[in-house]
Amino acid sequence: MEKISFKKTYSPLNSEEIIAKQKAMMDQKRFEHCIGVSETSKKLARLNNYDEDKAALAGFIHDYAKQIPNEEFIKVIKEENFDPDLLNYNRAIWHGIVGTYFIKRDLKIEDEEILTAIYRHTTADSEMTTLDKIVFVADFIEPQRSFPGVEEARKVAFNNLDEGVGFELAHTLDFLVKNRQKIYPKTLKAYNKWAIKNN
Ligand code: DGI
Ligand code: FE
Ligand code: FE
Repeated sequence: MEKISFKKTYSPLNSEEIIAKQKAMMDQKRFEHCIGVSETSKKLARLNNYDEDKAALAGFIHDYAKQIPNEEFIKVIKEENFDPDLLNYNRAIWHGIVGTYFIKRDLKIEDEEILTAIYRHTTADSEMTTLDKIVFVADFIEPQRSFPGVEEARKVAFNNLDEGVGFELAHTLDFLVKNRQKIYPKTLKAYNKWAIKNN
C-alpha cells in the first residue's frame, strides 16, 4: 500500500491532519478501504482526464462518517435541516448524505464538487459529475472488494466510467430487491438514468 498524502486538501488542515482525523473515526479495515478507494479514484481520474489529486482526496474521505452512531446521525438530520424523509432510511444511506455535515465540521472542506461526490457516493443520482462517478465506482471496485462479479465490474468501469456506474447500479438494485430492502428514490432514478441498455 502506498503511503497516502494530498498536495491540496481544500481545507485549512494539511494532509497529515486530515489523515489523522479520519484514522481516529474508524477501524483499521475501514481505513484501508478508504485508502483503496482513494487509489482507485486516482486511477479512474487519470483514465477520464480528471484532477487525480482531487479524486484521491474525495475517495479517501468518502466514508468519513461510516462509523458515527445512529443517534448522532438522527440528531444532525433533525437539527441541520436535512430532508426528514431520511429518517425512514438507515445508516447505509445516512453516512454519505449526512456525512457531508461531519466532513465540513471536522475536516473544514467546503469544496462543493467534493461534498457532492460524498453526498452521492452510496445512492448515486440521475445527475452525476465526473467526480461523483469516480468515487461511486471506485467504492465498488477498490482492490479489497471481493464479491462475485467484481472482476467484471472492474473491467467495465476501467473501460468506460458511465458503464461502470450502470453496472454498479444494476448490481445494487438486484441486491436490494433480493434482500427486500427499501429502495431510496434517488437510487431508483439513478438506475433508470445510467443502467438501462439501448436508451
Ligand atoms: O460504505 P460502503 O460499505 O463502502 O459502500 P456504500 O456507501 O456504497 O454502502 C453500501 C450499502 O448501502 C449497501 O449495504 C447497500 C446500501 N444501499 C445502497 N443503495 C441503497 C442502499 N440501501 C437501501 N436501503 N436503499 C438504497 O437505495
Ligand atoms: Fe460508503
Ligand atoms: Fe466505501
